[in-house]
Amino acid sequence: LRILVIIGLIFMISGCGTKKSDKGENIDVVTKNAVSEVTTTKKKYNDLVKNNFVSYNGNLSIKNNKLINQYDEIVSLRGISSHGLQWFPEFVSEKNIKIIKNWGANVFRLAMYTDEGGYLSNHSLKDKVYEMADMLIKNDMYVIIDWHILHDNNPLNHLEEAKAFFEEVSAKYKDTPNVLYEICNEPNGSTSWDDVYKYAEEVIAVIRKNSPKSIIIVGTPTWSQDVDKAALKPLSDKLVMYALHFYSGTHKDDLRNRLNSVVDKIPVFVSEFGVTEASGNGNIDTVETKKWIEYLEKNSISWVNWSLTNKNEGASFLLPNSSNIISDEYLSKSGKLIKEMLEFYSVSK
Ligand code: IDC
Repeated sequence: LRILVIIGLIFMISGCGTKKSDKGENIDVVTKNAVSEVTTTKKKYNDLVKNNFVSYNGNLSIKNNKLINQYDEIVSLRGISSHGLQWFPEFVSEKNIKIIKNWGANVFRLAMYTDEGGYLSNHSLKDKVYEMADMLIKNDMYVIIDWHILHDNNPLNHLEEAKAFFEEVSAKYKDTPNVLYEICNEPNGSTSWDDVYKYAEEVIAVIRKNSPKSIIIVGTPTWSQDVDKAALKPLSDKLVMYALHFYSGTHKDDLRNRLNSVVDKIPVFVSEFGVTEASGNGNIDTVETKKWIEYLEKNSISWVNWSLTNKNEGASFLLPNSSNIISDEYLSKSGKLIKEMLEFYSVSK
């Protein structure tokens, strides 16, 4: 019995001992590995993401129809647009910009509607644009100042106002690499490419007096879908990009094929797209959105999503009744999808 008890005790102690030390060791190794993996991933993430912003990329220009940075490297801008600044300015806050920046967004678009209570009837919106642009610049972001024509369908309708606006804005930001000018959001109705061309030549001349090096995005007819028309008669300015806008629930292969037919002929910038139907509401098409973004990424085309608001419509980034600060729990279906794509592409590229 004594021998049995002793054997039993030895067995128990050695068993327990082994278990303990095995377990202890394993946990240590696993923890160490996990920590170093997280640290490496985080470092990799930080390195990659650091190169995303203006302090690294600097002044943008165009080479072989692609956007390039100051080192001649191809660069993609990815980000979000405000909703109409006359309606939802409170979402364009430093807090929110820091959040989307963390996800990899490096551009923000300031949609200054001209009509519908926008700039034409309320010039003080310009001060808001300045305040927001200054905040974005301070945060190392690119910023698109968007003359958001829409219901006033032909940009020639307000040519003089546009010239005066861009003269002042381009003087203010003359040496700032952060600022891109989008001079007519979406020409539509009976507006022809010749109309847009005429308008663009005049507005570009005004901007160029102050700012010879900034990127200028020009909208195309039919709500910025007719990039093929622009490709037949491009503007002479070498730092112009042409806008293509799509809404995944409405615009699919047809429009993508059209884009594909010009992608080696002119520089294209997707300065607005939505994951819904063209109304900004209705069906959210996740599959089609992913197809679009994959295509854009493959061709190094920059993209900006519509829009940062909590308005009760599908394209809104946040759910209705959320506060104006972005939080994960209040991301809409669209917001979640965009966050996912920002994180994925800003790191994987
Ligand atoms: C829509 C907004 C909607 C607002 C309307 C005003 O989502 O809340 O009432 O403008 O006219 C665009 C335009 C963009 C539209 C958006 C959705 O650039 O201003 O925003 N859209 O309709 N082009 C295609 C779709």
